[in-house]
Amino acid sequence: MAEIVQLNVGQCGNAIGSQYWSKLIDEHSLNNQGEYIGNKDLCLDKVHVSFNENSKHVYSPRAILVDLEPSLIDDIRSGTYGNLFHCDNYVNGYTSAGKNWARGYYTEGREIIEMIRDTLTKELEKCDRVHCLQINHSVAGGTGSGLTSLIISKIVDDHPGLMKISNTFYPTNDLESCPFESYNAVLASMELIENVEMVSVFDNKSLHNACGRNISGTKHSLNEINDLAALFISDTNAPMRLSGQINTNFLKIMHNIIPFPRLHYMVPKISKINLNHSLKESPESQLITSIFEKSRNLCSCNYTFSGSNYMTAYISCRGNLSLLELQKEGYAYRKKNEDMFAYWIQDSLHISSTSIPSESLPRATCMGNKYEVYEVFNNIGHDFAELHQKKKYLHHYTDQGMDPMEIIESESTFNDLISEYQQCNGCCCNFESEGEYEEGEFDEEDDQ
Ligand SMILES: Nc1nc2c(ncn2[C@@H]2O[C@H](COP(=O)(O)OP(=O)(O)O)[C@@H](O)[C@H]2O)c(=O)[nH]1
Ligand SMILES: [Mg+2]
Repeated sequence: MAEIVQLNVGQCGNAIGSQYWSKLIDEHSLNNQGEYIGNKDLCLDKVHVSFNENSKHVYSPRAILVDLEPSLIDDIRSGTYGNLFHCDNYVNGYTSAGKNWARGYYTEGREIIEMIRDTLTKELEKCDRVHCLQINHSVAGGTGSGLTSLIISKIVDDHPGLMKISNTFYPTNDLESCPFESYNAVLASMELIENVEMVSVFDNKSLHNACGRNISGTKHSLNEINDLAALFISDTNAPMRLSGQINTNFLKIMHNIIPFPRLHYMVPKISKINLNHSLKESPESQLITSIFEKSRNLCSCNYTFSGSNYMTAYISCRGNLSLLELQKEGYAYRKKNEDMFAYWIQDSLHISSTSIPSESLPRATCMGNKYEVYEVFNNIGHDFAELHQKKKYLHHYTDQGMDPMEIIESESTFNDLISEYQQCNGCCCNFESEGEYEEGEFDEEDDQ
């Protein structure tokens, strides 16, 4: 069994992670003691992808919950599903990262990093054939950014072959609760660029929009957007943990949708349409059309490129749907909207479908490998440069023992990523003919 281990870091990461697990517990027909209470054994077929099972057939999430402060971890521990997580998999400190990457990476994070390494190693050792580590975190604060960077840097040494994918929440500057979030985001992006294989880029502004709400910051609206993000995460990995018409995994998906290794940032999209039965179009057609609508984006980018926007996309559908029909509709959509897609990848859409539980509404999630994701980074890079030029708030970082050169290097690596996206758009032929990106050349083989 190819297991997925999940790591939630910081307030945002754990809030999203706990909603994700409540969905999985439900989908796999488990009760809040971890016992199977369903009658369709199909729900158990691949349950070990996400859950450990003990000798009494009690299932426990394959997840590690990490925070520098205890409050949310304590809430989860005493909440409905608190008993399900292995008690050793709650790892917290008793301080705060103060919205500062350097506290998460250099000072406070170092206090608990050995505990995290041990816990992760033990969890990985329980796996038969680990598939990947899935990380949920925000890079706007201090823990999800700095401590995650520290954890990734240790994983690279401790578990060199481990594939890492992340669901990463980036700041948007009209939401800010902290004026130096762009520092945290840029610093945290170093490990994400170099050592994480695939990143889904979220932001709260788009999640609120997708829920049809203004950003109000109320608890209610946070629950709603967390629920949407959790739905995205669970739907994208549904084909791996539930029996279905297709046998896929993140490695196959990445082979197909990441043509250049550094351009591994996905625009998440979700479509939960209420099917319009009066339309002639089939549910499959309605889903495929709607998932490409701009309003489905879960991160803020407005297409301003002159060329095509999508390099590739992976679409995971749920409900009673025909995979063949979905693939046909995908092909037809691409043909009809050729301008939206990079001409140099013919087979750019990869579609899967999962019908369990069968009563679930038809819906689609998409990881779009789109040039426009560069706009998220461009906005952050701009905010960063404004602060950095005036050396504003820099002392918060240097006070934690950080060398100012590190900040300069991070800015440069971040700007390189932005340039790579800009250059790649519309001029890929030039890149290929100049021999760049040789290592990441697109693998034509369709693994599905
Ligand atoms: N979507 C979502 N965002 C959150 C949540 N909690 C905090 N955030 C956002 O995440 C960013 C970082 O905050 P936080 O996660 O508290 O920082 P950390 O604990 O130091 O990693 C801020 O911009 C918050 O607005 C949450 O439950 N859901
Ligand atoms: Mg925190």
